[in-house]
Amino acid sequence: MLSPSSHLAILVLLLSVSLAASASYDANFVQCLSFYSDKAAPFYALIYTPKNVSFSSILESSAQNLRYLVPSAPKPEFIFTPLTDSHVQVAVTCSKKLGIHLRVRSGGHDYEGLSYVSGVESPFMILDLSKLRAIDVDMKDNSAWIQAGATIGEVYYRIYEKSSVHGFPAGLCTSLGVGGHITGGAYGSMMRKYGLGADNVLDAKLVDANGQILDREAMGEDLFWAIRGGGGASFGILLWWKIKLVPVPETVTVFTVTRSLEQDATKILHRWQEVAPSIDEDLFIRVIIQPATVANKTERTITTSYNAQFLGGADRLLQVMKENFPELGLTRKDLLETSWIKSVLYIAGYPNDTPPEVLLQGKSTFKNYFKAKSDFVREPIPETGLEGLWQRLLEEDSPLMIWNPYGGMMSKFSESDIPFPHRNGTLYKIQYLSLWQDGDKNATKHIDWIRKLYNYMTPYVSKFPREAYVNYRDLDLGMNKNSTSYIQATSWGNMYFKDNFNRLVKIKTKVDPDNVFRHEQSIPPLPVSGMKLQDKKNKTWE
Ligand SMILES: Cc1cc2nc3c(=O)[nH]c(=O)nc-3n(C[C@H](O)[C@H](O)[C@H](O)COP(=O)(O)OP(=O)(O)OC[C@H]3O[C@@H](n4cnc5c(N)ncnc54)[C@H](O)[C@@H]3O)c2cc1C
Ligand SMILES: *[C@@H]1O[C@H](CO)[C@@H](O)[C@H](O)[C@H]1NC(C)=O
Ligand SMILES: *[C@@H]1O[C@H](CO)[C@@H](O)[C@H](O)[C@H]1NC(C)=O
Ligand SMILES: *[C@@H]1O[C@H](CO)[C@@H](O)[C@H](O)[C@H]1NC(C)=O
Ligand SMILES: *[C@@H]1O[C@H](CO)[C@@H](O)[C@H](O)[C@H]1NC(C)=O
Ligand SMILES: *[C@@H]1O[C@H](CO)[C@@H](O)[C@H](O)[C@H]1NC(C)=O
Ligand SMILES: CC(=O)N[C@H]1CO[C@H](CO)[C@@H](O)[C@@H]1O
Repeated sequence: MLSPSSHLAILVLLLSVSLAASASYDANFVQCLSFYSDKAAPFYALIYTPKNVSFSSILESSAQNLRYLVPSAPKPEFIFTPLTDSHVQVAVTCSKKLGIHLRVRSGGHDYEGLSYVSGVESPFMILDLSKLRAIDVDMKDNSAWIQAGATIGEVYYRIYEKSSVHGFPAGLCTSLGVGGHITGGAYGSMMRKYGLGADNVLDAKLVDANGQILDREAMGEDLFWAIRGGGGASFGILLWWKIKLVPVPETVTVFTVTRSLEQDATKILHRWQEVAPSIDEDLFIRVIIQPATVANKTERTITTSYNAQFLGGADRLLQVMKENFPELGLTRKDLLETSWIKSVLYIAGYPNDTPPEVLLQGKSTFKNYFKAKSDFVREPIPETGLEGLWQRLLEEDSPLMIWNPYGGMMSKFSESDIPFPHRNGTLYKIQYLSLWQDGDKNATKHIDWIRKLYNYMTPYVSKFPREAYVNYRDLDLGMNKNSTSYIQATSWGNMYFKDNFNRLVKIKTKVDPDNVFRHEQSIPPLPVSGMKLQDKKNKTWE
């Protein structure tokens, strides 16, 4: 790269000329990129404006929530798809120079579309990292360097390619981008044994607000702490993670058994609340709950599906279940012994016998219009509470809940080891979803339904603060039109991060005082520049 300062004057001149000629943002951006970059890269080939025939397919490629692709959702001036780390550096520099707001996208799974829609600022551009997806596994060191645009499924595949007895404990859904996923925690079926993805990070490379690349040593332990769970796009642009591989056995066992209300589902689930968080750490039993019609019934009932991964063989699993959770009535024919990589595919919902190579497609199987929320539960919910919940689920078209057990290794980290604070004392996490397919026509109805459900759950879930998972981004949290954005931020900040929020704000103030990296729920710097966001806060598009 050329030294930015030595050419500043020329650039200013250059830009003022082109701006005076009212060139478009993308043209100015390309000019700026070429200016700051050491070689005359063909930047035009990496830029998609709405006029380009490929614009929509690139915009939609990894976007998960169709709610944020409707025609009324704001669209970027252009999408830039860098090919190298230094392209990312110049993109940060040039977005600042041109005053165009930058959104960064890795896997596009943000629940509120924050990586591809800006509801608060325009114009904006998308920096799409999908072409930066290298993975370098080092078996001698039991580690891997993984690039932000890679999916977690590709990471699992590249580890499996080198070893059948290593894995990595992160998300269940294999199309998640490691750039956005690990910045918010990253839980999966091995969390009770090894903790989160973010608990297993050794080093990182990040582009900071000045366009510099920092590794762990250069960024220091405060910033390195903040990026492992403090949420995406607040502190910089993550380029690479260095992750620690974990051992997995040759034989892993999986099962899914479903119980409906007619099969004692309420009692069994009531029991699960105490068993699942304290059972053997090798065993992860999540519960997927939804209304469904079952054999010989016309009206819908509630089904609870126990979907599990056990790091060991069937015999030991049956023994563990017999001793701890006989109520589920698990039998040997419910079990499938397999390899770790195949258990990953199983939990992700691929049909049996899907070859692991499917992970290299890095494609997602889950695209919907949806709204979601999360809660953490610290005391078992009584059966009467569960029954009220069933009534509400039966009123909605296509609701879904996923209950995820904690305990084990999750309790052994302190609440402040990384910004992710939901540790000892948490029995499980609830994710609530409402899904729909008919566009934005009835969106309000579904969103109202989930908000009411969330109110109903208040007495049963964590309090002071009511906790929420930052990777299940929820823009409802802390929405009080009356208060300043900093106070609003305190509200969602405490829910996502508890006492760690204050430390995140201090680090943000130090590393990005001008709030270059920002979105609707980014960590605000203190205090004056934090207010800048507030002025723009109520410029919503819905
Ligand atoms: C179908 C589905 C299944 C999921 N399953 C799980 C699961 O099993 N476990 C779990 O923990 N979570 C899960 N999640 C949540 C997921 O972890 C978050 O949505 C995560 O933020 C996705 O990362 P991404 O890169 O795919 O998303 P993106 O939308 O690209 O990014 C998410 C956020 O991070 C920012 N960001 C993106 N890339 C970078 C970067 N390189 N540097 C800095 N900031 C960046 C974005 O601007 C945005 O704010 C799931 C989500 C979906 C939609
Ligand atoms: C669309 O954008 C791509 C990438 O920048 C470029 O290669 C292509 O020529 C563009 N096509 C049109 C019709 O503008
Ligand atoms: C449904 O009805 C059929 C025929 O009456 C019966 O054989 C079957 O056992 C019933 N299934 C359940 C789940 O009750
Ligand atoms: C978790 O908290 C409980 C109750 O406060 C305590 O008894 C236990 O030792 C804690 N576990 C760990 C691993 O810190
Ligand atoms: C908003 O602020 C005004 C003035 O401080 C106060 O009277 C009102 O009750 C507040 N409303 C809400 C919803 O907090
Ligand atoms: C925010 O909303 C208030 C009240 O609706 C309005 O007066 C104000 O102009 C809005 N600010 C912006 C920046 O849109
Ligand atoms: C189930 C439901 O509420 N459907 C509504 C969806 O929106 C259309 C058009 O607004 C209505 O006609 C349906 O009743």
